[in-house]
Amino acid sequence: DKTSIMSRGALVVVEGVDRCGKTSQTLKLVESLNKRNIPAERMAFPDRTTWTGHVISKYLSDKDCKLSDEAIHLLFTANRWEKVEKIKESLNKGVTLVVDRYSYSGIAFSTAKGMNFHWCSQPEIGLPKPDLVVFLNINPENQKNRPGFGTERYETSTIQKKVTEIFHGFAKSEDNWQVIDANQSFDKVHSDMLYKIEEQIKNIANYNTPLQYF
Ligand code: Z5A
Repeated sequence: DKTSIMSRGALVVVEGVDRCGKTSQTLKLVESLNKRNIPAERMAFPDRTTWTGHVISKYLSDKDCKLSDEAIHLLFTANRWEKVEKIKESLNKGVTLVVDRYSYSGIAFSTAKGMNFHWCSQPEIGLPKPDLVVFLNINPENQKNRPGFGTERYETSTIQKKVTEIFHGFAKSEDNWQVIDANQSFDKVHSDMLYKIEEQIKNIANYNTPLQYF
């Protein structure tokens, strides 16, 4: 009986700097997983459609939107807390979530501005912890040549460079992080990511791994 052996979905997060391929890859991953009869959905942070998301979107796109660093940091976190029930519900139904950015972006972008790492990490405590974080590692030359360099607040090379360093720190210290070379072709990056995700889904099923929390 399939339902009695159905395991929970995996919580997979994709992290990386601007234009490393997060949006395009997360869309394609959900499509490929569904084609393999693995139920999967995409989620993205910030979710600009919610009430906190409206303020975040305004802050990112309008330099005149004055919010203290602490206030905007907590709004980004609140934007994730708004989704906790939906995350748990989907995973319990056996749906794998492929999430474009999560807590690590929240901590990395704020500490890149000079905020305290420990302070920035505290409001994430209690959120579901990803089973797997795929870090799309792109070199600065390739990043510059990709289309879509925007004018939003954090789209400056100084911030992007600091964020990259902080992501490398996570990749070294966190056991759920896997680094993928994002300089490769779109299809090669896709198949590398898919391999890691399928491996993770199998592990959860084989060992009945419970969801963890920060
Ligand atoms: N932020 C924060 O401060 N705190 C938080 O808690 C969170 C976020 C969650 C908005 O994020 C800002 O919010 C962000 C961090 C901050 N600031 N910055 N930077 P966002 O996720 O909404 O926006 P974004 O990071 O700027 O995403 P993006 O520009 O959409 O980039 P992407 O999703 O990584 O890239 P893409 O759109 O998939 O790909 C870019 C282009 O490259 C596109 O034309 C692709 O077709 C092409 N591409 C993709 N892969 C390849 C390969 N392999 N080869 C060649 N070309 C490729």
